[in-house]
Amino acid sequence: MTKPTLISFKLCPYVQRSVINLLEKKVDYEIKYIDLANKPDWFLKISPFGRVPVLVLGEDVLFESAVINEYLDETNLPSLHPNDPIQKAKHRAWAEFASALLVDQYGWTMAKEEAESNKKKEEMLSKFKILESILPEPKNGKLFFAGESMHLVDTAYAPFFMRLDFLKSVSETFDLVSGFPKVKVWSDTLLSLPSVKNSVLPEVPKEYLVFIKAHNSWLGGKL
Ligand SMILES: N[C@@H](CCC(=O)N[C@@H](CS)C(=O)NCC(=O)O)C(=O)O
Repeated sequence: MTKPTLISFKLCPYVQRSVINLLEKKVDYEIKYIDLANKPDWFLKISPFGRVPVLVLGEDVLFESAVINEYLDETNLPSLHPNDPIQKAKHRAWAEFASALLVDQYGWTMAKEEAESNKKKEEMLSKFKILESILPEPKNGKLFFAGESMHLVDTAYAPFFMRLDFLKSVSETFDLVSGFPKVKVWSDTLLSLPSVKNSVLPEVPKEYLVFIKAHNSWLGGKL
């Protein structure tokens, strides 16, 4: 059987979620990088909305990171979902919440005006407040979404926390999780995992900042 091939754009947080899952599951896969500003024809033919990630499985193509990750989870056991259907459903709902955070983060970094950027920042902070209220207590300085072990839902959040961390390397003012102790331990726990560390190319931290600056956003002007 041919290896699954993930089509990626280096800076895409949604692709990164799938890479984390592939690494966690130790799947033998290939990855092809494309430039979203100059999409190749072969890509436009297989990606229904011209978006990454897509996972090519022989003749079949899957799209939408959450769906790709569910497929990887089902076909590479043991599952990273809880067994209980109610808990599993809740994890899926909280993974959706991570996508909302990624949208806020994109708006925060790309907004042209300070007011719009700050509005997105406030939206992220109110989401952190909600997360802080539902997360369990950390144990021995570690925390995953459901406590002591990693689940699929954690992989949905890691790319968001990693981008905050890239920004934090420029200035502590971007350390938005500092006021949320449990969220902070969760973020630190996720960012210390080999599957998360190895889910982006070495140049990505720098290129992420360059990408924001190149968009002439208000926040880009602070970098
Ligand atoms: N809901 C999608 C979102 C994927 C998405 O928005 N990908 C972006 C890159 S991060 C994309 O391909 N955008 C198309 C473009 O920029 O033309 C998923 O989770 O896979």
